[in-house]
Amino acid sequence: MKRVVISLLLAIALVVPLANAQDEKQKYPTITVYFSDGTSTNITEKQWVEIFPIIQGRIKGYDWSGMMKELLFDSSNTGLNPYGLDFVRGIEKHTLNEWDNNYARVVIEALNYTYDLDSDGDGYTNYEELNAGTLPGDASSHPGLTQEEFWNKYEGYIIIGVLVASIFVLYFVFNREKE
Ligand SMILES: [Ca+2]
Repeated sequence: MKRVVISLLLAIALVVPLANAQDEKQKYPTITVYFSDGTSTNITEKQWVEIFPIIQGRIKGYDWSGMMKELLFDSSNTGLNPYGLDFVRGIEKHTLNEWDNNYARVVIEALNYTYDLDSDGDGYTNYEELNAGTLPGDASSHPGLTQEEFWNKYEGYIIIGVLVASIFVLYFVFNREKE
């Protein structure tokens, strides 16, 4: 029995690094963008690496370098997360010609397009999240608690607090009537 467990552990220890090594092969997924004029292009890993510094150059509040994967892509690293989708939508408002002539400008305009949106619907604009260092494509990551979450989290304490306060008030009111 012991031998079986050890063999299993050894097998896992060998397979896990292999699986990770395969993930490392492709750092960023290739994304096809469809421009407004009906043309399209692929953004490959090599191009993503060139795009990231342009994005970072426009964000003053937080250093995203090294976190671009989490910023734009889904957890399986095969597609875009909600923020990445909006960013690519911003790119798609342009044409292949504009992309080929000056992709940096297209990237900046796509980034500007995402600012006022709330891609993950957590109540914070992408602009706020980009500068606060929380993930604009993940609703569970945001600067503070939304009002709804605040209420869900503290509802019990608030009700108990109001009850305790009411008991105190009643206690003093009754005591005063006795005197
Ligand atoms: Ca958000």
